[in-house]
Amino acid sequence: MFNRIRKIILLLALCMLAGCGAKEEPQQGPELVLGFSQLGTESAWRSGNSADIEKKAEECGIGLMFENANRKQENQIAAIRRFIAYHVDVIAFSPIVEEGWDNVLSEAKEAGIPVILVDRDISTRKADLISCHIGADFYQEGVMAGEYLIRKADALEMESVKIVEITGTEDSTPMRQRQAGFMDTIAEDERMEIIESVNGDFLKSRGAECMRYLMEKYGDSIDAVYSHNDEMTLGAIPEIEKAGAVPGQDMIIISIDGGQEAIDVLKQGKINCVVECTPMLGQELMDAAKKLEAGEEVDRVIHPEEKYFSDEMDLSGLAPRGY
Ligand code: GYE
Repeated sequence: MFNRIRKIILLLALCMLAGCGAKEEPQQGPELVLGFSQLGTESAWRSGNSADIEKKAEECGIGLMFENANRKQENQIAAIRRFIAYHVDVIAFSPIVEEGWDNVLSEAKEAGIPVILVDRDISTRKADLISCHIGADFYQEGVMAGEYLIRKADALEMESVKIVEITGTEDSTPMRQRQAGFMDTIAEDERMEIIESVNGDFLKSRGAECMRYLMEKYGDSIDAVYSHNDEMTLGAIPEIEKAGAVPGQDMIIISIDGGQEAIDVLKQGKINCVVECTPMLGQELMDAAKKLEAGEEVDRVIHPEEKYFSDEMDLSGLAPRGY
């Protein structure tokens, strides 16, 4: 009886979120309802990730309560509390930053609702608050970016490489790990020097602002730009051009994500390397949610396979990226 009432409440809530007309009568509810809090809409990566999760939920017959937090942690916490109040079967969310989740996740645990992290990770001493984390190995992405830069410096026989770094959202996993992987890799090469690291918050507008500032300060003494995502790179490139330098030639440009627009700019020669970070995490999420609902074991960490694209490769046959 409780289960029936719960399903009806969930269906009504799903309808409200999906904007169903009042006259439409819910027929039969989905077996599994997943509450997902997306962190925002800041990039092509993020939009691709949201679209993939919506598509896979539909294909799998999973009821999705999707909430967008507009880049505010407090909105994500409020969304998770609503999911708990609705008694969803599984909660998933993409945490904007790593710290500050223990209280709300303890509430989910007390309610007996398993929680899946999608994309970014959290930092907590209570490992049992989370059932699994589905997302990229951001450290490895930083390593691939660093390794590319070393190969490129070798190919160009450079004696020193002055690097500027445009980082993603402060205290987020991709910002921390992409920086750490890159730094650890270039630390082995004494030609490499990061002359300044600035925060671009994963936004195109901020990427442009950061690059304008860097060009004014260092001009063409910059040898390489390491940008933590495509959006910021796409914002930075016109600023390099406006200052009279040629991106991809006068400066080595390295980006992360691998969305279509950045790949097109790579093909034009204005970006030298794009490390892939796939947003297509929907299927893994639905599979994990189903297993958790059925009381089965899931892997604690699931990393998708990722590669990189660069000016060392023939990219003419590359399939459309889908984001
Ligand atoms: O690289 C960036 C997005 O967390 C991996 O967030 C994600 C990052 C992605 O805004 O474009």
